[in-house]
Amino acid sequence: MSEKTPSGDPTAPDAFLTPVEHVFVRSHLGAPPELDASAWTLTVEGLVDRPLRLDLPALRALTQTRLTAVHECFGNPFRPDVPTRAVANLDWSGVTLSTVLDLAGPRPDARHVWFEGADTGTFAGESEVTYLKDLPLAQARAEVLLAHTMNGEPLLPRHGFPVRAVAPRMFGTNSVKWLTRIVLAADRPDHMFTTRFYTRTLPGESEPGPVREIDVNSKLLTPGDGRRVRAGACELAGRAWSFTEVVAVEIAVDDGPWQPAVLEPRGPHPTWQRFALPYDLAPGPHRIRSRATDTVGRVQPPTGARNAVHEIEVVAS
Ligand SMILES: Nc1nc2c(c(=O)[nH]1)N[C@H]1C(S)=C(S)[C@@H](COP(=O)(O)O)O[C@H]1N2
Ligand SMILES: [Mo]
Repeated sequence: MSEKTPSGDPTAPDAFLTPVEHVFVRSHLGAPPELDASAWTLTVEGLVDRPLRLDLPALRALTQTRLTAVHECFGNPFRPDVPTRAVANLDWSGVTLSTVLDLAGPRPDARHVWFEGADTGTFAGESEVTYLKDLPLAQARAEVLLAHTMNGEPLLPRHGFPVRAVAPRMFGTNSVKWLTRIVLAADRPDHMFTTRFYTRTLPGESEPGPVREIDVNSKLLTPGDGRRVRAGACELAGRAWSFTEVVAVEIAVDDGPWQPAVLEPRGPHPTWQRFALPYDLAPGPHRIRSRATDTVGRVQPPTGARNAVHEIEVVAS
């Protein structure tokens, strides 16, 4: 299903769906592999009763599903505490992983799903590295989409043409582009992008685990950071997102108090949510901050974390 655009103008900086030309690109292994759609296949192998090889017409012949979801890069895995707020909200279509798994028949000892992309290259000084990620079978089966469109158009080469995984509510690193191989396995794979990089120790945990569920976060989009704006009545607005629904966003201007913004509910899809606060900006420079809280009570920390409170500066005149 496709969602309406609650914020109106689809070209606005805080539009509900991010136009494809504004979507960030993160490719660790260099230029996108040039895949020929007519030669592309996806294999499903490992602990399955019926190993599969699907081509694009076979994938398109399966039941098609649409999903709108926030898409966020975790950031540089070497600098995991630095906020980048590379984020988009996108409409995807494709086939659910569960549809494909039903055809392949995972065996009872299958616990993990490995997703491999067609790209190879150099990373962290090592050559011939491949891109591999994994998810627990139950979670992958419930949520992952094998997508061939972004915002209704075929995927661009840089976003994973012809087919990529989309792991909603997880950091972008899990959404493997140029997907060509799915493996069902009893264990997690030991790989540069599964156990060496993209791990972190969450509060309350004693050991590092894979970077998966997205953090609670927000981004002020209107006015844009560094802008000169007209003094007087304006709207401070942006988008907030989390693994669960965001239930509150507060905005603070300069040294003023945190004030609750009006927040749109999330709806049935794991999308980002718009927040807005009418405000009367006095002439002069201002520092504006936003802070989101989600249903499980997680709050953006003030500083020192990748999802720290977002802060922008504007000058009103
Ligand atoms: N095959 C492959 N998939 C990949 C990557 C990659 O380098 N190779 N980068 C990952 C990372 S870190 C992110 S944030 C998202 C970015 O998706 P996008 O470039 O379509 O925005 O793709 C993920 N999937
Ligand atoms: Mo990323």
